[in-house]
Amino acid sequence: MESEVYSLCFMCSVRCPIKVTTKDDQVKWIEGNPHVAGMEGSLCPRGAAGIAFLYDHERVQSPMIRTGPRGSGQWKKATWEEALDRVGEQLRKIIDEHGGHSVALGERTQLATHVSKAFLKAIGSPNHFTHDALCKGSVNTAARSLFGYTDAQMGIDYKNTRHIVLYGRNIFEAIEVKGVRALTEAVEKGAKLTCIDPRVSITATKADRYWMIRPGTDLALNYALIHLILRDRLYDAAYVDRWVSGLAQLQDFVQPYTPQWAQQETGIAASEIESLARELAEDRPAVIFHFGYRGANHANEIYQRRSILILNALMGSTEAKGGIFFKKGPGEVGGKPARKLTEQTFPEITMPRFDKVGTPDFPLPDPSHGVAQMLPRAILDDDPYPIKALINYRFDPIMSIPDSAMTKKALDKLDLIVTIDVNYSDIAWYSDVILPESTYLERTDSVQQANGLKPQMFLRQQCVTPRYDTRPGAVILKQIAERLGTGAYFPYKTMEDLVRWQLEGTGFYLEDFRPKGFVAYTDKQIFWDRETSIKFKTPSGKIELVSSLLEDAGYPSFPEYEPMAAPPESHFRLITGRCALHTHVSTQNNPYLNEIAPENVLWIHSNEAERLGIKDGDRVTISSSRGSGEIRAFVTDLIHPEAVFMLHGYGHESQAATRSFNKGLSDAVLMENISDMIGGSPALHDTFVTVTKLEGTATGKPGGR
Ligand SMILES: Nc1nc2c(c(=O)[nH]1)N[C@H]1C(S)=C(S)[C@@H](COP(=O)(O)OP(=O)(O)OC[C@H]3O[C@@H](n4cnc5c(=O)[nH]c(N)nc54)[C@H](O)[C@@H]3O)O[C@H]1N2
Ligand SMILES: Nc1nc2c(c(=O)[nH]1)N[C@H]1C(S)=C(S)[C@@H](COP(=O)(O)OP(=O)(O)OC[C@H]3O[C@@H](n4cnc5c(=O)[nH]c(N)nc54)[C@H](O)[C@@H]3O)O[C@H]1N2
Ligand code: SF4
Ligand SMILES: [Mo]
Repeated sequence: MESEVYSLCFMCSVRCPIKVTTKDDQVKWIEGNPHVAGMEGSLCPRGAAGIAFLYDHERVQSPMIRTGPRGSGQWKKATWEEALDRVGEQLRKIIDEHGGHSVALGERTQLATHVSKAFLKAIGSPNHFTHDALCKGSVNTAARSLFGYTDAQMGIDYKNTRHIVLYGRNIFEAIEVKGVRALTEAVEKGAKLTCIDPRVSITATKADRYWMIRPGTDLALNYALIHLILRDRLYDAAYVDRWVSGLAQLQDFVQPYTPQWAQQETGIAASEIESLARELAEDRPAVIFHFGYRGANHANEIYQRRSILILNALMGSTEAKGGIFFKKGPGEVGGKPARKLTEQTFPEITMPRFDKVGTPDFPLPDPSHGVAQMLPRAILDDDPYPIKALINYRFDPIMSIPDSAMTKKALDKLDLIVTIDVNYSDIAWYSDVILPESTYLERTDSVQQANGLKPQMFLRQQCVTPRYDTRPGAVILKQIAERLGTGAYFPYKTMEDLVRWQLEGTGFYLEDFRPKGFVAYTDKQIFWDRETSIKFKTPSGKIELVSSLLEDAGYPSFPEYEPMAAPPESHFRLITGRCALHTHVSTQNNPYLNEIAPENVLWIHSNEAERLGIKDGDRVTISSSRGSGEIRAFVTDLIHPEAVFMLHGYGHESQAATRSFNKGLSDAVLMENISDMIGGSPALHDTFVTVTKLEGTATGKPGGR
């Protein structure tokens, strides 16, 4: 008999609500949850490929213990008892000899993050870190510097917007189903779309206005926009008077940054910049300057992100319909959030973090995420102390931290590498023990507290029994904790027990999620009153243009603009991004997605290609100071001549994933590990490369773009 289970997709982190049709313990069909406004049955291509993922025999089928050198692919299949005992024993020994802080755990923020945080707290380690800094560390810090909220506590009201400005935010390829649908609806109703990108992305092709900006100069553009908006009083004066502090200082600061000046730096005509400022002023406050995610990723990213958020503030679009809003929690309507294991009392931790976040060396990044890309250096230099063991939980440091060669050198120094993964990822392949997690279709997960205009809770509910010998991650961590004597912090046996524990005191029960997959604390959208009661969490209760967060830490709010260096002679700036068919480094081996997009290519401008004797489809060598590799050239006019572009996530080294093995090239091999040392993001676009034609190879057409 067919049945329907409401759950959450996990082909990427967006976690779209889904309806899964099952029959005889098999998944027959997946679609967007029709009960959730904005989904209406939709899924993206990756979500639709979830079935192929479930049945893929190339994922990790049972615990594995390494028998040969790291990365050699020599494994022994193990039972759970054997693998967990091995991990428990080795961790015990490391903790006894070097202290709990010598164990680090890195993960992609997820529903079980409270479990892994509790796992480390229980053994006295401060070294939990997430992917967040790699993705948007400087966005997070910029948002806190202005509003007192993290970017994750902010949302975007696409549906009601009149004009959205996207700084490299490639929303129609780097997808979030609800956001894409809501923006499409707004555009159909006449909303304008301005897209700024050194490369003509799919999003650029849908825009009303597209600017091929000189890479890395968005900050100059924004200073000119702010200059104009203040000079011509195009801002929302009532809102700014009530909620913004530091306007006079901003006005003095942007004085020299005229549109004519910005034209020199960005390549965008001053008159065009003026028209944009005027158009936006007409549509405010229902305008959005999109503050995420990738785009111009440089060592000064914090100031670029602040400039975007400042533009929102000046237009009064914060907490406006069609603008950006602060997410409301259940407390707004007298409700209680789901409990987290981290609420318990743990032993006090006095050691600093491995990345020194929260110390005077690195004061501002968010300590609840840390800064992942600091890990290789910390291990190699034993600074601030030796790290001996690393647990990777849905995170691949080899492909996701720039400079894979340095990362591997650091991994080589560790006594223990354990990976909890669903796939034979590159990090799983390089580990000592692999503990396979059940896929999202095979497990119930921790409760998703979905704050927003309407606070809700969602639940990932198990749809079918695990195909292979796998377990949920939260159960795996509990079972390791039991072997370390810290099992008491994990008061559950099954995921359903954990969910029941989390729901205690909320007034909701596990069974309440069965009919639709979610529960709501209210059915009305909550906006705060724009005149009286926006609750900014800065010390002053206002939007702090002159930021106490930055200045108390010794950083200026408005440093002078430093021109973006052009690439040295015969070099290009390497820029990267995503496509609609893959999630980061996770899906390249998926049977469906691999068939459609098996390989990445290098976008290079036609004039530059001609100068280098490169034709479309030629194989080329691309080299940086950190590494080099081979890839096919995609010769095009659709990219700025200073840049070359490749998709992130290809070039896998794991031989067990045969479809993605050695297909295309990994950007992490080429990138230097440089950071914005104020905001915390890696400067992913600060690496220069050379490109040369590989002689004696046939020109051909790859399947990907
Ligand atoms: N299909 C799919 N969707 C995803 C993801 C995925 O992996 N796959 N991942 C999700 C995650 S975690 C994230 S962070 C988001 C990322 O969402 P986006 O940031 O929208 O995604 P990217 O594809 O990385 O887009 C970066 C764009 O910035 C452009 N760019 C490079 N340099 C500059 C510059 O100097 N200025 C400007 N203005 N643009 C520049 C690049 O050409 C590229 O088009 O996507 C989310 N959605
Ligand atoms: N060089 C370079 N580095 C980057 C970026 C870039 O563009 N270029 N982008 C950055 C960005 S925006 C982000 S968000 C990060 C993402 O960085 P990561 O989190 O490392 O990337 P993902 O591909 O999301 O997932 C990593 C691992 O999770 C595994 N996985 C997938 N589903 C599950 C599951 O259900 N359970 C478990 N246990 N494992 C699972 C996958 O098999 C994969 O090995 O990378 C950042 N790093
Ligand atoms: S955006 Fe696509 S892959 Fe990501 S959760 Fe939604 S449907 Fe799944
Ligand atoms: Mo990301």
